[in-house]
Amino acid sequence: MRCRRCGDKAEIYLKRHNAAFCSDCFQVYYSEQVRRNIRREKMFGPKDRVLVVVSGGKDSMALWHILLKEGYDVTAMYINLGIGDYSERSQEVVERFSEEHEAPLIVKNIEKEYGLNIPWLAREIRRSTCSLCGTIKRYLFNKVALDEGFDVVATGHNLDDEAATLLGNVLSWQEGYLARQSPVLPSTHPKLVKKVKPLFTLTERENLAYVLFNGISFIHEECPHALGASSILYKEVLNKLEEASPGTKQRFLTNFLKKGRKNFEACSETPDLRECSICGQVTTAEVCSFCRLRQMAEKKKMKADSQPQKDENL
Ligand code: Q46
Ligand code: ZN
Repeated sequence: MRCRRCGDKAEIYLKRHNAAFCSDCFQVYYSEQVRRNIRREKMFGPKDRVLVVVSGGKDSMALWHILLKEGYDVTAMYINLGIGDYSERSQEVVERFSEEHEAPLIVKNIEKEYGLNIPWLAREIRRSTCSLCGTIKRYLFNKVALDEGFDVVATGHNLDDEAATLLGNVLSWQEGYLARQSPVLPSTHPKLVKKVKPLFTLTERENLAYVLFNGISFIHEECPHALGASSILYKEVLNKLEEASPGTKQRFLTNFLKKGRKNFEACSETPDLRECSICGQVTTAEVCSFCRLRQMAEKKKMKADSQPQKDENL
């Protein structure tokens, strides 16, 4: 098979575009997609300071690399969530990339800096690990962006992620979520930073090809808590549909964004936002969910410390 642009030997075939590319021309295609997404969706401009959320996985590493290559003012942020070896190995990956590319990186460790240990907390307060993780990540990305003067937070969500989220929301008719699903989440409060997804039209496979063609290291395994997530099942279903009818995922998402979403606009409630009485971050309650988590963790620790140690000889 020959490359569609230059006629050289092709290294990747994109069924949904019925196009094959050599590695150089694939990168031209990839860069054009990212540039078009940023421009069309008015995500950010050359003067904006962009905080890129990185996990060490292929998607966020691809995003970090392409935004640096495109000359944007980019700083990456990694949160060590204390999820065993997975967190340690992914931190090593992002730190190595930062050193090799002389790219600024902010690292936060939730246990060391905030006394939060997600697996312990999930057991103690009987809440799912992913729900705790989501609360902590959303809070810290916004807080760091705000404190450090960033204009926008960019994440590596890809076409597969966005189509799976859309399918999940459609299956349970989550009208409020459908109204808000977008590659750009504008700021709705002076203390909420705009969030964008520049890779929303690129698939997991295309991001994988991008990192492999560029020799970028990434952590191959998924977070152990992703196993069994419904999003994985939705991705499998969508992959089957894509196999039978190439382009399904993209049509599903882009047609929803163009035509479907407006039907849910009326379902989008504007919550009453205020500032957390403890930390000052934006919340809908008196105390934000992050500060409530910290309070719960403190209480649980104090209780555990005050209980007499069991005599192991009894
Ligand atoms: S939410 Fe859950 Fe992910 Fe957090 S605990 Fe892992 S799988 S990392 S996107
Ligand atoms: Zn707070």
